[in-house]
Amino acid sequence: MEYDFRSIETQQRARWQAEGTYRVSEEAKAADGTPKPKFYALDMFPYPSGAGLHVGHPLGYIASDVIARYKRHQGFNVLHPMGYDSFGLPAEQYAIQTGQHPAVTTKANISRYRQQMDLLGFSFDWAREVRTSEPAYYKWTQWIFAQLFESWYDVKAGGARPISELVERFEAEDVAGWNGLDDAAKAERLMGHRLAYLADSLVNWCPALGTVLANDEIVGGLSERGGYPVEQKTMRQWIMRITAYADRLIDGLDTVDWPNSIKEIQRNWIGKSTGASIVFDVEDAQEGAQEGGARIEVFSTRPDTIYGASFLVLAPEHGLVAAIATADQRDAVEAYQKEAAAASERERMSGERGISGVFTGAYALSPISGERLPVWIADYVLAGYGTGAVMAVPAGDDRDWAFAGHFGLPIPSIFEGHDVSDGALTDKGAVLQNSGALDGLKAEAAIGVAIEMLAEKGAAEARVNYRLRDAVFSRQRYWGEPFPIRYQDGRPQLVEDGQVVLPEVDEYLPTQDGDPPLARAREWSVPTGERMEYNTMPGWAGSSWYFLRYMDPTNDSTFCDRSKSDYWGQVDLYIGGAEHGTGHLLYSRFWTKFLFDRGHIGFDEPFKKLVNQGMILGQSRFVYRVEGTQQFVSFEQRKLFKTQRLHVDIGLVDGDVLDCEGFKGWRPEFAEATFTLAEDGKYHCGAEVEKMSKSKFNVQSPDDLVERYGADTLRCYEMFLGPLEQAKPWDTKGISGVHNFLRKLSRLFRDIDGNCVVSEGKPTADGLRTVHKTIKKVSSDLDRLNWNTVVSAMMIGVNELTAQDAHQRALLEPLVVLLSPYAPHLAEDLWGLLGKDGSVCDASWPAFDKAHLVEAEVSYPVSFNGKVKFKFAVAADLDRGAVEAAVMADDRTQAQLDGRSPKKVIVVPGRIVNIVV
Ligand code: ANZ
Repeated sequence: MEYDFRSIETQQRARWQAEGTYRVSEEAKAADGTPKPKFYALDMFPYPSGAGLHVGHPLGYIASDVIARYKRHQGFNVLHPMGYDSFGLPAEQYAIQTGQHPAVTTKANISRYRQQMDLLGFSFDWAREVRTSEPAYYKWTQWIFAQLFESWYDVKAGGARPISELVERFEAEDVAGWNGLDDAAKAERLMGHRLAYLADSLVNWCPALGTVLANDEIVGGLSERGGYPVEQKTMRQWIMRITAYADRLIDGLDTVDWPNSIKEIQRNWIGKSTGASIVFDVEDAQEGAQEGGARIEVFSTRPDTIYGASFLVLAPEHGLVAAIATADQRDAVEAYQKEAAAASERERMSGERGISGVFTGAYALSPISGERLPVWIADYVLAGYGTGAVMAVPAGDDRDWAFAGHFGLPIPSIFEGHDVSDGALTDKGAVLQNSGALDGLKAEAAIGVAIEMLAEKGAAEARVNYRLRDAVFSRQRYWGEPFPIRYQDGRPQLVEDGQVVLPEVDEYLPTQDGDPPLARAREWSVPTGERMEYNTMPGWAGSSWYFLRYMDPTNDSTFCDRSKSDYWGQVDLYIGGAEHGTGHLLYSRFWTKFLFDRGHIGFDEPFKKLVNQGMILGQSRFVYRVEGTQQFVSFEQRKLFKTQRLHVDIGLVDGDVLDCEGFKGWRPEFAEATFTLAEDGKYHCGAEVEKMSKSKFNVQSPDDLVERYGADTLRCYEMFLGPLEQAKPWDTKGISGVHNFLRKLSRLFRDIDGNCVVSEGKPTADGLRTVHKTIKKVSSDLDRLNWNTVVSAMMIGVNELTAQDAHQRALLEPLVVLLSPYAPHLAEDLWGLLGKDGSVCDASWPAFDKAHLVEAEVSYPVSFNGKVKFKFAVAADLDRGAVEAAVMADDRTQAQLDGRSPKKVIVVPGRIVNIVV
C-alpha cells in the first residue's frame, strides 16, 4: 500500500516517544555550537471536562503545533507545552451529585484528554505538563498569593514593594499615629495597602451555585455557568488590588501584538476616565449628618459644565441618603432603596427599567454659584462607580436630560446655539455660555480652568476614575486552591511553610451555618481559638501564571527559576479563544506585572503575540415531534401540526435522512416513536449551523476521523477549513479530498505496492520551479500565520509534480520538510524512506532559490487580426526578432496566412504575438 496511514502513525508516535523527540532543554545548541534562539508557542490549556475533545478543540492546538514545528525547522529552540486547568466547577458539581471525589473524576478526564491529544501527533513536551490541581503546582499559586499579601503598591516608585518597607516607613515617620496603634489597628491599616486583602464587599452572590461570581462570570445578569440568578450581597472576601495596575494594564497593551478587538475590550473594561471630584455642601443637614454638615462628593468627567448642574443624584445605596433625607420624604426614599436593590447593575445601566427616582427633600449648594440644587436618588447612578454621586447636567448628559424632563427639573442652557429642548449636547466641541469665567471656552480648555477655580475654594481636585474594580478572589467552593491562611484572634496570618493541602471532607456542600465546604475538613488541626480560611481561590488563580511553570515544571524550591524565565521570556505566540478578554488575559497580565515588580521575572507582559481562533460550528439536525405524542413528522410536514423541534444526534442522520430504528434505540423516551415519512419514504431532518456542543448533539469527535483518515489528514483538514480566526461550520465533505492529497503525495515516493520509487536522477527545471515556488509560498504564508493557504499551495505543488512524473530525491527532500509541520507522521516516515538519519523535526527548513522560479519557456497566444488562433511556446530568453522569426516559420502561421503576406507583426515580449493581414 502506498499510504498505510494507520501503521505509519502508530509507528512514528512510538518512535517519537522512545526517542524523546519533543523533549526540550534550555541547553540546546545549534550544529555550530552556538546557542539556538528560543521560541515559545503556547495554547490556552484546557479544563478537562467529562465530554472529551471535539473537533473544535484541537483547532488552536494544531495551529500552534504547525508554528512550533516550523520554528524548530528554522533553528529555534521551541518550547511547546501542554497541561490542564484542572480545578473547577463541573468536577465539583459532579461530586455533589455522586459523592465521587473531584480528584478522581478530574484524573479520569485528564487521561481521556491525553489519549485524544496523543492521537493527533502534537509536538508537546509532556515532561513539562502542569496540572493546576496538583499540590506540587498549587503550592506555588499559594506562594504567589502570599507574595501579593505581603506587598503594597508604591505609586511613587510605580510598582509593588514588600509591605515590610511600608511598615518601616510608618514607624520611622510615625505616619498617622502609627506607633501608638495596637496590633489590631496596625493590621487593619496594613490591610488597606496589601495587594491581596480582606474586605467587606458587595459581591455577586449566586445562591444556586452557592458561590460568589466575578463580573466576567456573569452574562446578562445570570451566572455564565448554569444560567442561575445572581444577587448583590455584602461578604468578607479576599480581594486582589488589580486597580493599582489599571494604568499599566492600559499602557502595556501598546507593547503587545494582539487583535485590536481584544485590546479594545480590555481598555473598555478598565474604563479609564479623567475628570474631577467636586464637593457640594448640603444645606441644613439633617440630624445625624457629619460634623460640619454633610458634603456630597461627585465624580465628573465634565467639571466645565458645573454651571449647568441643576440637581444632584445619589445612588440609592449611598451612605449619606439616610442622613440627608427629610422626614416627609423618608418613607418614599426607603421604599425606592428596596426596589433598586433588587435590580442588577446591568439592568440599572441599560436603562431598560425606565426612568425612576425619588427626591430626598434635601438641597445642596453649588460651590461655584451658591445656587440651591435639589438632591435626588436614582438607580441610574451606581454605588460602586466614582463616588456614587453625580452632579446632573441635563444640557450635557443624556441620562440627566431624560431624568430632568421626566421629573420637570430645570435644564439650564450652557452651550452656544443649543436648544435644550432638542436633547443633551454631548459633543466636547461645544462652546460654553452662561458659565461665568468659562464663557466662550470649549471643554478641552474649560475643564482645567474649572478645576482650578473650584480647587481654590477647596471644592474640587483632579481625579482619574476606573471602571475596573478590585477582583474578588474568594470562592465558597471545595475544588480550588485553599488559601495559605489561618486566623488568629480573627486576623489572617500566612501559614508559615506556605503549603496548605486541600483537605478531605465528608460532603462537598456548605455547612449548616452557611460556611463553605472546607469548614467540614476533619484533618485540619489548628490550635484553639484559630481556624483556617474556608474559602478557596477562583478558577483564574492557577491559570494566571501557568505559562511560567512550564519553563521549570518540577522545581520544588521556587515557582520558576529566574534563569529559566530569563531564557524563555515572553510567550512568542499564544493561541486561544476570544472569550477570555476580561478574565484570564487580564489577570495573567496583572500577575505578570506583579511578579516583575518584585523581581521574580524579567518581563512584565506575558504574551507577546495573541491569536484568537474562531469557533468551529456544528451542523445540528432536528426531528419534529407532534406535541403531546410520540409521533415524529418529516421536515416537510412540520408546519401542518403543532410540533416541537428536538435536537437529534448527528450520528443517526445521513445527509438529512434519519435512521429511524437507530433513533428509537437512542434514548428510552423515544422507544415508542412512530414516524410520518416524506413522499420518498424517508424521514428528513431539519438542519441548522450552531455552536458545536455536546448539548446540541452535533459534536464530531476527532477520534472517529483519525480512525478513518488518519491524524495527518485531520490536521491538514482543520487548517484547510479557512482562516484560523474566522468562525466556520464543521463539514467533513472536503476531508476525503485532503486525504487524497496526502495519498497522492505518498505516490511520489512509493508505488501502489509500497515500493520506493525515489530516483537519484537530476531534477528537471519544471520540477525545481514547482518545488521552489512551493517553498516560497509556504514560508511566506507561515510567516504571516496564514495556516489555511499553505495546504492549498502544497496541493498545487503535489499536482504539478505528479503531472511531471517527478520522483527525484532533490525535489522530494525539501517537499518532506515542507510537509512536516502539517502531516508530521507521514513526513517522518518519508524522511526515513529517503534514508535520512534522525528525525525530520530537526531538518533545516529549505531555502528557496529565485533562480529556479524563472520560467524557461514562454507560451505566446498568436492572434490574426486580433483573434487568438493558437499558442506558441518558445524559449523565454529569445528577443523580439527571434520570436517573430520563429512564429513566422511555424506551419500553423503559414496555414492561417494561406499565401498572403502579413501587413504587420506585433510582438509584445513575454505576452502576445499579433499578426495583421
Ligand atoms: C457631570 C457631567 C456633565 C457628566 C456632562 C457627563 C456629561 P465615565 O466616562 O463613564 O467615567 N457619573 C459619575 N459617577 C457615576 C455613577 N456612579 N453612576 C452613573 N453615572 C456616574 O462618565 C463619568 C460621568 O458619568 C460623570 O461625568 C458623571 O456625569 C457620570 F455634560 O458629571 B458627569
